[in-house]
Amino acid sequence: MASETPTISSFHSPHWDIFCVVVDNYGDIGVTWRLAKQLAAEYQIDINLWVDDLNSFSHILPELDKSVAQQRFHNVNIFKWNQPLDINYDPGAVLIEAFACELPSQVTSLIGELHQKHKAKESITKPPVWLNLEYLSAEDWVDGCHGLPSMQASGIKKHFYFPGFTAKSGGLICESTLFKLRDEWQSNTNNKVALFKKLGLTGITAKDFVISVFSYETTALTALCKHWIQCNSITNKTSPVSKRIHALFPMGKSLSSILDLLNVPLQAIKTGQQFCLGNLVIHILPMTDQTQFDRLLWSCDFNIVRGEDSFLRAQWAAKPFIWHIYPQEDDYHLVKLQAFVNIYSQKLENDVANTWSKTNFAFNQQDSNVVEHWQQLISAQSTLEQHAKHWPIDAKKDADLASRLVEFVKTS
Ligand code: TRH
Repeated sequence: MASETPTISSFHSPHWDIFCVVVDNYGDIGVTWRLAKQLAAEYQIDINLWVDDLNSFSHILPELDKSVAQQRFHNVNIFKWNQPLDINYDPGAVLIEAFACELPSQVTSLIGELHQKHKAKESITKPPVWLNLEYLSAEDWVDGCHGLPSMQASGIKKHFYFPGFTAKSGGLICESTLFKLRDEWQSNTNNKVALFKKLGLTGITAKDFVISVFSYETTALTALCKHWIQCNSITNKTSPVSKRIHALFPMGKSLSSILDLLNVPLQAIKTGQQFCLGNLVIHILPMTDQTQFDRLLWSCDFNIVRGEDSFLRAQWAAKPFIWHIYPQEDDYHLVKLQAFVNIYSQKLENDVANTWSKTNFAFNQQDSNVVEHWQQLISAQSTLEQHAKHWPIDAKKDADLASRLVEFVKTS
């Protein structure tokens, strides 16, 4: 539920600033862009989103003009963040640094000065509430760390805001109308047929099995594609159903894992191409904006997703999925994967939970047993589908990230 619009009267300007450094890929900008849009749309907050890489951003916001330093979409001001900052920073009510990105020195000095003046009662203007938006994790320690303050050299406190799956965490990004829009979409198959047409996909019939593939490079994907080429049935628990498999690959990293199968160099792959390989049809998709990407996930029978934002959107899609988690040093990502597998599996029957876990670990560990686990997993597709429908309600709990964030700011 969206709560009321925040009133933060003691600040001289009610706008919020979000700073985002694109480390790699699209997740950093993907998460901050979703949040910025939601805060603007549902809380009428004037948002300035500062981004250091408009090129990456333009992949998920095709209307963006990469050569323009200031522009506005979805009621969000998008600023190109150059070093040193060449657009005036005016302190607002809230300052969010995404994923511990280093803020420009002009910004930190300015808010430090504001703090000193306010403390000395030379100014009634408070410095902004300063937050570091962290990465999403289902690990237990998140609850204890969410919201903790850390004193900065300037004397201002910075708070660590941890998204998460529990009531004590910072919550999950989820727009207030998302589930309604998804349900409406999924209740009418014409929607997916129209979307596939719009994306230039041909030859997909209602009986076919459609899988979206947005992963990193992995030999597990190669093994699965080889299996899909040869398999001529998707086995249901009760009966084998003969189905052609369509794998939808948006342009990007997953393609590197199947070049040998396609028998073409990466440079020769173009959006709109189709490769018919035995029982498998591989379709090459353009990247779209986030709304279309969500609809794509809503429209497939199974999604392979990655990183942070597509991982969450696959959950909101209420469809079975595999999560290719962003690799971290010392295999720490496997700890994060296990933490999520534990919570996602709580209400699944033991054997299905076990298979889902094994498939995810095999995919992430490039284990050729992924095919064996996949075969078992797909035989439980209807159970997984039921689970996937209930999961979003359990996961979102009573409040989404934006509403918790707005409350957090009010009490900080
Ligand atoms: O792209 P990702 O792998 O991003 C990241 C970053 O690498 C980051 O550094 C890392 O720390 C983080 O993962 C965990 O995966 P992610 O998070 O799923 O982001 C992809 C975004 O791209 C997401 O917002 C959905 C969007 N997208 C579209 O809007 N249209 C598309 O067609 C596709 C394929 C994706």
